[in-house]
Amino acid sequence: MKRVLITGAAGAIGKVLRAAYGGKYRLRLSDIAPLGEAAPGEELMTADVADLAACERLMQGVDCVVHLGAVPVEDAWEKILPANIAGCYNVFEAARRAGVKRVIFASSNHAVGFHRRERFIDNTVQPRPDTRYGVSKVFGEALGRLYADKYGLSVACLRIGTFRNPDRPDNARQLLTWISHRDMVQLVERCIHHPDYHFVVVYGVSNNLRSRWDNTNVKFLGYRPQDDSEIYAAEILAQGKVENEISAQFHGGFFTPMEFSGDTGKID
Ligand code: 15L
Repeated sequence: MKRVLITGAAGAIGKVLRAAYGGKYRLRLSDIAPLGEAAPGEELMTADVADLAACERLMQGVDCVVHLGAVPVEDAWEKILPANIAGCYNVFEAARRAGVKRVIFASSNHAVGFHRRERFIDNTVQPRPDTRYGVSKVFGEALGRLYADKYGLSVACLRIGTFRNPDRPDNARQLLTWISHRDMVQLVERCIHHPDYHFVVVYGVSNNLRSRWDNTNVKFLGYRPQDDSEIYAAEILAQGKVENEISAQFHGGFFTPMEFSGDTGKID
């Protein structure tokens, strides 16, 4: 049985993976927040990813890391820098030092948030972050590429859309971006089990009719999402809520108008 380390295991995605993977993997769960009681087969380790030595302790005997631990939304640089930039470096570097073979990095759609929504995008588009948070995800993807090419780690970057609790989309944009709990569980599982990939970027999105993200290039992973937000579309659209004028133009949605003082006409 593989030993899988999940950082940020007390967060929304971490909790769902923890519940789904008990019995499938030896789970080492880590967070700065409380993780509750250890179930059989679980090891709990409190650690701050901003601390390299703590990350090194987490990695001992691990086959695969699922790195979720980060500030999950836009925030002040003083918060993004230690948690998402230094923290991400520490996780990759500690994994390398410990000889861990694979890192699955929770990136985000906000790494490419300023691409125009009318454009269907795949995993070859240029980075186009919409926030400091998005920049941290571009950084993590670049780090993943470095650690794959230079040090031979196998790396998957998941550009996650909208993962929610309760497990359903809540507004018009989420009809495009929603990923259900079971699809997220399947995606991470495929990335853990696939026998051989070097570096891959995949959109973490359900099989939504309205999705604008194209995973054709990563079909080999075997990720076959089961859910489609369309079953919620009539109810959500009937609410008649109008999306913010800037938000509606870009993949990153509501992150794009934050602090915005640019010119949307120049964002091609
Ligand atoms: C993300 O990356 C965030 O972690 C999450 O809070 C959502 O805002 C999501 O993106 C989204 O784009 O809906």
